[in-house]
Amino acid sequence: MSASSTNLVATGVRHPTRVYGGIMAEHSSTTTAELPDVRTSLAVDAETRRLFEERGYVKLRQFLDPQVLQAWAPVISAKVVELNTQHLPLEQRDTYGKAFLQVWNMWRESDDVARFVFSTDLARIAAELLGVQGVRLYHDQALYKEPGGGITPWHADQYYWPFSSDRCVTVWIPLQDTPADMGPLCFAAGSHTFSVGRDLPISDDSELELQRALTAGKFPLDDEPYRVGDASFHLGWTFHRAEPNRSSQPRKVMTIIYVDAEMRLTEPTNSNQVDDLERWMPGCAPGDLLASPLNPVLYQR
Ligand SMILES: O=C(O)CCC(=O)C(=O)O
Repeated sequence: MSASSTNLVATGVRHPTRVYGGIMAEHSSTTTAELPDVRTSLAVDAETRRLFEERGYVKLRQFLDPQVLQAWAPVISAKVVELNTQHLPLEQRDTYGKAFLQVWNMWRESDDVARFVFSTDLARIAAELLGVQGVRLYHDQALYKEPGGGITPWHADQYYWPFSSDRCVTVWIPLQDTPADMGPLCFAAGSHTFSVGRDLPISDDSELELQRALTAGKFPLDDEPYRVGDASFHLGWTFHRAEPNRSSQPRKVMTIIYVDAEMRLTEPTNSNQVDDLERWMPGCAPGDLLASPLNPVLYQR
């Protein structure tokens, strides 16, 4: 399906302005001051923390206010359309390119998005799950799987990150209900302790090799759909993937990656880690605290 497809209307659209890659950006009548804070009173209990350590992820149900997320969706979508640099039609992209439109560190481009990304409650939950005193922002990332968008191949995020420990976590927040046909995030439960495939960048090869290895390892798969108001948190070494978006709606997802506030950097072990070091932690070197100006502490107990 090409970028010019016209049957693609994002939910909650009020005043469409332009269409790109299946995402319709819209003017929102919600002004900055009216945009609600992303809050939750959820506190991570011992059982949730145990499950997180056992499985390497948790899907938390209905702990965010769906109406709040629906108010944010057009604001984030408009920024994705503005900042997106993927201009090829889907059929001309490689597997990774077909997986989603990917826009990073939007907090730096929009004071509104910064309010979303700096949510103290989301950062607090990240710290509680990791069992650390505080967390810093690594970076944010919108992942919009267009209608007709392809699979997200099996991978583990920490392949890309030169970190001294596994205390890093991504919150994956769908901005609409995400049933099976939209490509909800799927986890291999317990795979954060599996060392096979940790050297694989996201690609056709990682999909094939990890599918084989994770099946042989008998890791249970969790591809349960998400309702708006649900979100998952996964560790950097947890293997995950997603099915294509077979629906006619964009799968709009916002993610925030947190690291232990005490995280130090290690010598990069691949060229992607060299790139990440320069890009997300400018001025930092192996051995340093991960504390560049781009990595503010978002929560401290
Ligand atoms: O949204 C997706 O399809 C993939 C998400 C992902 O890989 C991540 O959040 O680490």
